[in-house]
Amino acid sequence: MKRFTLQIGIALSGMVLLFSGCNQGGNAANGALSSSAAEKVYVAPGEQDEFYAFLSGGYSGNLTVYGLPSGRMFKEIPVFSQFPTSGYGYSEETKPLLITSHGFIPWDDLHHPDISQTNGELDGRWIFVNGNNTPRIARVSLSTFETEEIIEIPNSAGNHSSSFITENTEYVVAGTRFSVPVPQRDMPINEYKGNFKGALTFINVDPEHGHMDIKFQVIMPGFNYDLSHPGRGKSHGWFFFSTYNTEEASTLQEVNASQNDKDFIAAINWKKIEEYVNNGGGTEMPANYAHNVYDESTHMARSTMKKKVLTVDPTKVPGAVFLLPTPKSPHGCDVDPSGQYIIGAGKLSADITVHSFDNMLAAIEAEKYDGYAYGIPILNFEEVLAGVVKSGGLGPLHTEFDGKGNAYTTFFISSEVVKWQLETWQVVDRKPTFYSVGHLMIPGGNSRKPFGKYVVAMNKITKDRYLPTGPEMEHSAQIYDISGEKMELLYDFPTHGEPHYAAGCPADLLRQNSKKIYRLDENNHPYSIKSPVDARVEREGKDVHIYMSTIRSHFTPDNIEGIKVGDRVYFHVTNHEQDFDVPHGFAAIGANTSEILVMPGQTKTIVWEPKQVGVWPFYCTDFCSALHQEMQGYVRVSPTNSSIELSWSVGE
Ligand code: RUQ
Ligand code: CUA
Repeated sequence: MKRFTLQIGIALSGMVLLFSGCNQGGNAANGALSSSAAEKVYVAPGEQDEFYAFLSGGYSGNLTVYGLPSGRMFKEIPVFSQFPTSGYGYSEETKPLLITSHGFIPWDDLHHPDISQTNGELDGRWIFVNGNNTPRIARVSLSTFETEEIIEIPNSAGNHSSSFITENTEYVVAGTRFSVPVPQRDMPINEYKGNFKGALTFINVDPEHGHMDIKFQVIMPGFNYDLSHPGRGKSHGWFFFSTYNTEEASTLQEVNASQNDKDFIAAINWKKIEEYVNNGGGTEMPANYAHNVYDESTHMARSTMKKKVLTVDPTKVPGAVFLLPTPKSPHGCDVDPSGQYIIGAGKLSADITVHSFDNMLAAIEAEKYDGYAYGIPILNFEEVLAGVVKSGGLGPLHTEFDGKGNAYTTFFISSEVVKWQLETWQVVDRKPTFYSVGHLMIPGGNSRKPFGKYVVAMNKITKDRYLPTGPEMEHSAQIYDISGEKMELLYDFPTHGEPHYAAGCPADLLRQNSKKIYRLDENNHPYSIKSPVDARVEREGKDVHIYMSTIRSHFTPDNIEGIKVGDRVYFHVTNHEQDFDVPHGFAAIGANTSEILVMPGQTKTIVWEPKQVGVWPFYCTDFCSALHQEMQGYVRVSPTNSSIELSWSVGE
C-alpha cells in the first residue's frame, strides 16, 4: 500500500502545482486568450472544419464526432449502448447488434478508435472500436456513421489492447487486459500464476465489405496486455503489445504488480503465425461468441453464435513471439510512422523507453536472450534499446507523431504534453494540460502519414475549466497548434463520456463518401413498402404488423382500429422522403422502448404492447416541417375478447 499512497501523493502535489501555477494567468501567457489563437479555431458560420475527430466515449459506450479545429461536436454514434436519440439498440433492426454469449448487453466501455488503412495511410472506409467490458470489436461505417458489425471476443476479458489495425486493414487486433482461465472453468483464483492465460486475437477484415472473422488467437502467458500498435513500413507484419503484471499477481495488484523493474513489450510476428495457421497449424477450441452484422440492404442486423476458435501456442511457432523488457509497467505502446521505433511508456516512470526494430531483428538473429518466459525468448534490454527520453515529466502514457520527426507524449501525473525528437531523444518543448491528460491524438497519428497540424489532448480531470455542473464535469479536451517549433494551446472543449483514444482524418477523406439518403429502390427490408399506397395492417394471431409510410407531414395509416390488449403491434415505419437530412420519428404512448428515428429511404420497427383499453396516440418526434405537429395518429385498443375488425385509414 505504501507505494500506492506515494504515487497518489506525487499526483496530488503535481496537481496542486498546476492549480497554483497555471491558472488563467498562465493561460494568457500561452496565448490561448489572444486573438491569434481565437482565429485559429474560429470556423465562421457556414464554413466547415478541416478535420474530423472521432473521440471514444469511454463509459458512454459510444463514439463522438467532432470537427477540428473548432471543437464542435457533430454527432454521437451509438455502438455498444442503446441510444434513444436514434432508437439504436431499441429498434427491432438494431437489437441483434448488442447480442453476446451473455445475452443482450446494452452497454460497454469504448476506448480506442482506429480508422482503416491502405498502404499505411488512412483510407476513410471504416472505423474500428473496442468494447472493454464484455469483449467486443465493432466496425462503424464512415459513409453512414452507423455501427455495422460487432464481434465478440472469446477467451478475453477487459478487451483493452484493442482495436488497432494493420496497415492494409488485414487485421483488427484485440488483446486481453485481464488474463483468465482458458478455457474458462471453475478454479481457485490464487492458482492464477501459470494457469491463467492472455489471448491476443487477430481478426481478419474482408477487404471489400469489412466483415470481421477471428483468424486466430495467440494464447500468451497470464500477463495483463494493456495497449498495442501495429508495425508499419519496415516492421509491417509485426504487432507490439505492452504488458504489466508480469508478476502474475492475483491480489493487491497496485502493489504486487509493480514488483518487477521491467515488464515487457510482446512482439508478435503475425505474418509468421498467419503462415503457420494457413498451413494447418493451431488448435481448434470450442468457444461460444456472437457475431452480429447489419445488412444495409435489408436495414437489419442478424446475430449468429460462433462455436469454434483457432488458438496458437506461441512456443510452437519458432521465431514468431519475443519479449522486449520495458521499464515500469508500460501503458502506451506506440510505433513511429517509419515503423522503426517502438515506444514504451512506463507509467510509473519519468523516462520514455524507445526500442529499435532493427536492433530487435539483430538481437533475434544473434539470439541475445536474457532467458525465457514460459518458453518465449526475452531479448536483452540493452540490445534492443534505441534510446531513452529523459523527459523531466512524470507518468508517461501515450505517444503520437507529427510525421516531421517529432513525437508527443502525454504525462498523466505531471499533466503535460512533451514534444521530443526521434533519434536525438531530446525534449524540445512541453506544455501543460488541464488536467491529468490520458491519450492524445494527431489526425493520422497512427499511420505512416500523420497530418501534423494539431494535437488534441484528452484530459481525465476538468475541475475549474468550465462553469460547474454539479459533482460531475464533462472531461475536457484541448487542442494545440503543432505546426510551429513550439506547441500553442488554442482551445478547450468539453467531451462526452470519457474519451480515451481518438482518431482523426482530413474532412475531405470522408465528405465525398458521406451517405445522404437510403435509396427506396434499394430498400429490401421485408416489411418496407415502396409507396404510401401499399400501407396496410396485417394480423397474425397476437402479432399485428403495420406497414406504415411517413412523408411530410403524414403517417399512412394514421388511424388504426381493431387492436386488442395483449397484442404485439409492430410498427414498420418506412420514410418515403428522398431528401438529405429529413428524418421522421415515431413514438407511441406507453411503449416499453425508445422512439425510432427513420432516415430517408429507411425502414425501422418499433414494438408496442398495449396494456390498456383506450384510444392512444402516436406522433413524429423530429420537427420535420411546418406541419410537424400535425404528424400524428391514433390506435384504438379494445379488450382482449373484443370482436372489432382490423381497419385503418389511408387518408388523402
Ligand atoms: S487507456 S489513458 Cu483506455 Cu487507452 Cu490510456
Ligand atoms: Cu415527421 Cu415530424
